[in-house]
Amino acid sequence: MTAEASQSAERVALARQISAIERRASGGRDTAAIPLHVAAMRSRVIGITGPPGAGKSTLVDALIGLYRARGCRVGVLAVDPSSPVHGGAVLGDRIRMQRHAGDAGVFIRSMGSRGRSDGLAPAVRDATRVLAAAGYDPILIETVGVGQVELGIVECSDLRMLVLAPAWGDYVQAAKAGLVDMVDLIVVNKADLPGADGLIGDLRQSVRGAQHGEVEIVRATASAGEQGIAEVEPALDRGWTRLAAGRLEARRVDAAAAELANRIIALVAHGPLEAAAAAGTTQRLAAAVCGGALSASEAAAVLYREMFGTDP
Ligand SMILES: Nc1nc2c(ncn2[C@@H]2O[C@H](COP(=O)(O)OP(=O)(O)O)[C@@H](O)[C@H]2O)c(=O)[nH]1
Ligand SMILES: [Mg+2]
Repeated sequence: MTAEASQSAERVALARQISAIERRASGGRDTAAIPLHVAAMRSRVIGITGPPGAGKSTLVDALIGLYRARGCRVGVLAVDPSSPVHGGAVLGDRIRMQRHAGDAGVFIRSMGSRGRSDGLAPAVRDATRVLAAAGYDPILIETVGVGQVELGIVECSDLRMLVLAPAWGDYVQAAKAGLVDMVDLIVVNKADLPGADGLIGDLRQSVRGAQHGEVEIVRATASAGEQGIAEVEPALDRGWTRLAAGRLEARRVDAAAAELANRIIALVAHGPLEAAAAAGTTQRLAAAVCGGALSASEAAAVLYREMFGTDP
């Protein structure tokens, strides 16, 4: 096989593996046992979140260019928790990154919820592991918004970036309500538009109250390509250096612990809890609560014993 042919075979295999991971996450029984290569994570994983339209995909496109110039093979997962896999927003992401579509050193994949959003974060993690095992480093994860599921996905990354743009004042409020504690870097994109300076001023105020006090705020004009992200590049490097010197290992272990808890909750929800509902037990106990025969906590304890054969 030529080098080119083996590379394209590898890409097909990667795409298949990620599809299988998605099917399993959405409850498919056909692929219960996907042999996942188990290895220590050696790739840098960068999470990019923010409101729709802030310019995340455009920024990712510029970042791909930057890391390609450094000789890195870049993996990209464009995740939209609210959309089925081939929905509009995700399609937009692909178009934004079209410049790199033919580059064998870039692997871009969209992931959506296919129904069950609770399986998405674990699926993204597994997809990240698959890309890392194939030698992609860094891996960029773009996700839309700042809801519960999206934050779960942000937690899948090592270095966390929030992208905002002028006129996204509501998200600045969200940022004040704790989001800044979750990210390492805030990129104020569309710096070519009026309002960027005001937004940066607001953000500096909120960041002053952040717990770890290490949130950098930089400006960007992602639509100008690599030249437009001149401030982002060194900030990313600094963020990575800070992380690698201290919190990286602990952060990865914390993320894996959260992942295990989520996987257990999903196993219970789609296993014993579904079985209890199917058997009518949940319904019967719920009626007893409504009728005043049991308190809700007593009913929950009964249900727990039915499910696990032991006291809670
Ligand atoms: N003026 C301006 N427009 C931008 C900039 N970056 C992205 N855009 C535009 O903003 C729109 C949304 O960009 P996109 O990357 O899809 O945003 P996403 O939804 O956050 O991924 C597109 O029309 C981009 O061309 C920028 O720096 N300046
Ligand atoms: Mg996008």
